[in-house]
Amino acid sequence: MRVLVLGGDGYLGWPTAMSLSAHGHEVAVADNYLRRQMVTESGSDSLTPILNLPQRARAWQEVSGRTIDVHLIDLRDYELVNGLVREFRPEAVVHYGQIPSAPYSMTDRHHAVFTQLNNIENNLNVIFAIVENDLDCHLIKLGTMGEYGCPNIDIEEGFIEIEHKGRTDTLPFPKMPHSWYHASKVADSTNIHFATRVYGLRATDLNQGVVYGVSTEQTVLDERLLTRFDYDEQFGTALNRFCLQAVIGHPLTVYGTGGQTRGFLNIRDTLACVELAMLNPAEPGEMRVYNQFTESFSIRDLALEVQMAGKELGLDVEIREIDNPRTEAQEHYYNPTHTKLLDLGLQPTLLSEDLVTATLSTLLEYKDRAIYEAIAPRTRWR
Ligand code: USQ
Repeated sequence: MRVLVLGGDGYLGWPTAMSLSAHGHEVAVADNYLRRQMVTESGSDSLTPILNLPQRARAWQEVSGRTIDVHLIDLRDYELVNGLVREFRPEAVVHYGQIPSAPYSMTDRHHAVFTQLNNIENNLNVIFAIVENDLDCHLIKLGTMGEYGCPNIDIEEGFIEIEHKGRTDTLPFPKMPHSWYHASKVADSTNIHFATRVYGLRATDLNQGVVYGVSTEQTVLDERLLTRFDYDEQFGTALNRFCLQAVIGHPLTVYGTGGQTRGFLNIRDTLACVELAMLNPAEPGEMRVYNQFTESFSIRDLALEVQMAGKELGLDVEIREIDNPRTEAQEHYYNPTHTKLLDLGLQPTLLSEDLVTATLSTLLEYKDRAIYEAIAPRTRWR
């Protein structure tokens, strides 16, 4: 299949591009290096050394004999997005190309506005480029489990049947986003749903949980194929941060009581889910929604997992509950449905399969690159 990966330089975008290319798909990537810039501006850097996109694509060609077509463009420039879709004629567009950080969006008014303008505008551009060039092209959009928040009822996969005053309807599941960033993804979902109803767009919205891990089948082939690994307070996520903290002797930063529960998945499963979504396209006019995670954990339990795995490697890992910089429920009900990707054949990679130990071992190789000062939370929700 011909597939365009937007955000192809990112933590998930680059490994996805290689994985799809390895599986025989014709792949093009687009990126504007915004993530690299934002992380550098926040005083951090990827723990893993990474090449630029053209260098990565050349290394991939040397290692695999396959090509990945590189386009350095800003998705907020509609002429460029439209031109790329017109010329490459993708059968599927995987859209990862957005600002992914809740804390970044909560910094102040400027960061909230920038996150929403960037994400919502670039998503609209992608929708229109598909609608104007080829309505048969399937949009696979990375959403987030954080769109739903933590309601005190089971979370369904995208839609819920509601009975109200004697009438029933199947409607989008209510959203209570955790941050301005998560709210930008809610807006994207609404806009995509609208485009499916009005223009007949085919779309799959992947409400993904928190991803962890650093290695995929392709990144381990050659150091030049590594993906980025962020651990700073804005762009690092919980389990990845804990793993890095463990290898450099920083206390694990559990925010508040650590009773916050989220869905998690290994980076390898992200790649598998995206390919499953691509091989099973939505029908014209249909918006599919998958809850993309494999296991739920509380932050407290994850910290204990990392502490235990660290012990096996001779690391003395301290867990420290610190004042929660976020406004969020710390002890709450959490039971989202997540069966649709399993029904399509997803074989989950579980945390119990020594994945924390494997991640710690890889991070140990690069621990001297860590910037200690980038770890402590500075962004407060209010
Ligand atoms: N947390 C800690 N200590 C830390 C970092 C985080 O206790 O050092 C806690 C947070 O308070 C929160 C939970 O861990 O309760 C998750 O935080 P996170 O930073 O791992 O994840 P989040 O901000 O929700 O965002 C990340 C990605 C985002 C994606 C989302 C999926 O950055 O792109 O959409 O995970 S989800 O969380 O399911 O919404």
